[in-house]
Amino acid sequence: MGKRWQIRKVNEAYLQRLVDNLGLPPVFARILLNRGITTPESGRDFLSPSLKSLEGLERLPGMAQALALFGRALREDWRILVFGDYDVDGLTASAILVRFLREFSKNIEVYIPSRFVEGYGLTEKAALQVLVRKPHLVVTVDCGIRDRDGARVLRKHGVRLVILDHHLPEPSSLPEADAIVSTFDLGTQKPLSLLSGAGLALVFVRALAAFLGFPRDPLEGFLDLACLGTVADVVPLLSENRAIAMYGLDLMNRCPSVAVQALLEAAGLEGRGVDAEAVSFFLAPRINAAGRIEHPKVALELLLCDDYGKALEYAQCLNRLNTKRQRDEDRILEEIFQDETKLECLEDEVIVLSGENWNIGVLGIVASRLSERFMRPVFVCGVHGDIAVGSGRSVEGLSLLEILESCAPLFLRYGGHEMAAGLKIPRENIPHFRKEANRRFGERVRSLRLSRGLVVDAVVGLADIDGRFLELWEKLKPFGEKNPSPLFATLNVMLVERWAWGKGGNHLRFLIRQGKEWQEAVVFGGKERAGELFESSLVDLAFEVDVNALRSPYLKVQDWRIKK
Ligand SMILES: [Mn+2]
Repeated sequence: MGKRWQIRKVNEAYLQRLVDNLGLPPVFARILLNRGITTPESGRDFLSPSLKSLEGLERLPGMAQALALFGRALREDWRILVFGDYDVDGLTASAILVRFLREFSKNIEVYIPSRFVEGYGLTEKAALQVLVRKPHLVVTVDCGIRDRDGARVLRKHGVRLVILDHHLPEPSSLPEADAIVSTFDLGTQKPLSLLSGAGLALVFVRALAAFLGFPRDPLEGFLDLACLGTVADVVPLLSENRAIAMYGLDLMNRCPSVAVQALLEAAGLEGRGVDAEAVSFFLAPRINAAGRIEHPKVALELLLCDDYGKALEYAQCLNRLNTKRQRDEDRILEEIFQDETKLECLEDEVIVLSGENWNIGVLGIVASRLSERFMRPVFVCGVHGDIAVGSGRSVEGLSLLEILESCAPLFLRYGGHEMAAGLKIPRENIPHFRKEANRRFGERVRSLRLSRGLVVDAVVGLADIDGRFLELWEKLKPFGEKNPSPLFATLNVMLVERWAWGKGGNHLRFLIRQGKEWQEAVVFGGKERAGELFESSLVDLAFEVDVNALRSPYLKVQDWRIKK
């Protein structure tokens, strides 16, 4: 495929220290170093994560005030309203809080805004809807830290407000609230924890349980929900998040909640073990589908449900919505690839696309598909009347906010993170945005793209992939954000046999040999891009390791260099 391969360089002294202290083979010491783990202590924590890493988080800013207010609210039987978000993280965060609070009170309500009506967060519009329910106390989860307008509306009507949010605060303009529980230092914006919204909700209910003298630690019961939010929100799977993901997956496999079980059954995957990949590819998209297509409440109902029959109905409904979501997505992609003016946009360095009546619920997914494929920042806008709503996804090394800020006068609104952002723009400004973004950032995107090689963790021989290797490889899981499945390279491999398999012969499978070692290698989706492998006999391979149902290893090939 011709990408540059870069073997990551590591500090030899650190490498030796990990090898000596942890008794690790150098390949695995390298992998740890590549994930920022440099000391034997942090290496030990990484290889056997402990829920102890959650300790101390109950001292996050705002926690004490929030606990005191909740103590009073429960004592005096206030009506409490949990205000969440329509994505997996926001929904699981809401479910954790609602489930826990209902142990103490019948006066617990929950409100999830619709992407299509109120939009994300505690907007003014949403706050007015909330007021109709006459709560005494509102707690936002996974949103709220930038919602000054909504907060003002609530406070003006005498409603108490607690904000539990893991998004970046703007220190100069915090919303007015009784307590703001944040994963950042509110003065300096310094991150104090990597928690997702659901992770923060988990930490909060634990602290609340202790504060109220509740006899049980609620941790165990909520780890699965927290894990769903953590993995789906693509927060780094390191330190406390690694513990949540690992123990949450363990709980899902040991005694799955009715929600998880129903989702698996509805998807035809019952009996299948759940790993981080299964969460990202099967569970999360179904939970998200509700908010992308209709209203998120079905998904919330599922997460709050304890009756398997009902849960299965909700899950089947989510399945249908997910199919619809896929169709909407495919329709937009088809439109893009069949329209000449849109194809022209795909040649830009900063890709800006728009189309009539595209479902705004799926624009983000379409943008990320295209951004992965073209290795460029992508904005996809759905035009509805005179206004377009857009979603952007970036590539490593360029912040979307930087692009958006530089074109700020063209937008009605914009916001988000480095890698994912949203915008609202008058339709007639879209061509200007396309031009400006390319004029200012085109060159930078191009050089980023051309300099990007494939970063390989370590070079190994096929003979190295033995039982001990696989044991250690298992210990690196769960793989995900900032802890990817390690990428290995192996040199001079003979391709002995080859065949196509899967739907439409889309994947390629090889029997490979290196010296006396034989192994199986697979190129997923290789039909289009890997034809040249059918003609060659000697190659270098860049690959991830995986194991099949019989626990024997195979190579998931990511890239290759043809030798002969
Ligand atoms: Mn979140």
